[in-house]
Amino acid sequence: MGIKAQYAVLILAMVQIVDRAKAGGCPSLQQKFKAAQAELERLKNTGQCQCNCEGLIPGPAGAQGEPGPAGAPGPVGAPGPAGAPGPAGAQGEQGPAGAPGPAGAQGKSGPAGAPGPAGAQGEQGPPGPAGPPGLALNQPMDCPEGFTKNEQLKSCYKFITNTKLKWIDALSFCQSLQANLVAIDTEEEQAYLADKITNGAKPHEWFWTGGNQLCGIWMWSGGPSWSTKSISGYWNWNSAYNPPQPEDNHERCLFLSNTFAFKWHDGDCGSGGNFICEINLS
Ligand SMILES: [Ca+2]
Ligand SMILES: [Ca+2]
Repeated sequence: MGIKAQYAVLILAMVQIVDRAKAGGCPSLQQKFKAAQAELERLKNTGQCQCNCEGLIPGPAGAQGEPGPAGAPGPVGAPGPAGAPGPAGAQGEQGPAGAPGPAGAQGKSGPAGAPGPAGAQGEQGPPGPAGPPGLALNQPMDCPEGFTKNEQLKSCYKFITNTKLKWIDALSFCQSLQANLVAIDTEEEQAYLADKITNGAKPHEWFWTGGNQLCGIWMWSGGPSWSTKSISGYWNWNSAYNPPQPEDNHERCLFLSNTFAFKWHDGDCGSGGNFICEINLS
């Protein structure tokens, strides 16, 4: 093969490699990555959920102001003045027979000066400023119109079935009603919700709850009625399902469905669904 032909083959091989790189070796992974980027961007743009969860978690109560620093000690007293020199020795007496008298003794030095007075104690520093106030939660004494009261659970509930919203939009909707997306705190609350869905609101459809893993761990989202809290104590995941729930994948929001006997499943937060708002009564 001549040198020109070898060169042409090499150029052709490079072009093919570049084309393959442009096309991407793994289209499904690329698509997933792009979808994940787009979802993250959307959540950031809502101003409600970022992976640092600003807006989902109310700010903590302000810390108490710290005490002011102790006053500085007073200055050390100045040393006393040096002692005055002693008096000059007396003149020697005149010696007998005209002998000269002895020379006068030298005067002694004066005593050391007394130490100066101690400096005054420094004043105490002013107290630190008060911390900012914590976020006050608005907990009404009774349920607003459109909510159903449960005396035992001390909560109000609203089942939204006339519009299907993505999880983040369902959260916003509940918050606009001074409510939160529901948090299932006990077995009694779970049973109540299952009963209400079965015997009323759309028994064959599924409902978003406030459970989500948008910030790394499973939490009940916060809002006007309570602060975001981790899902602990009561759990009802469908661990016997195949695959066991929750899955360690892109599904990060918790829904209830009659299909799974209301055992908890995680689903894609971007799906539109019914949802349940809750207000805790004080
Ligand atoms: Ca609850
Ligand atoms: Ca799932």
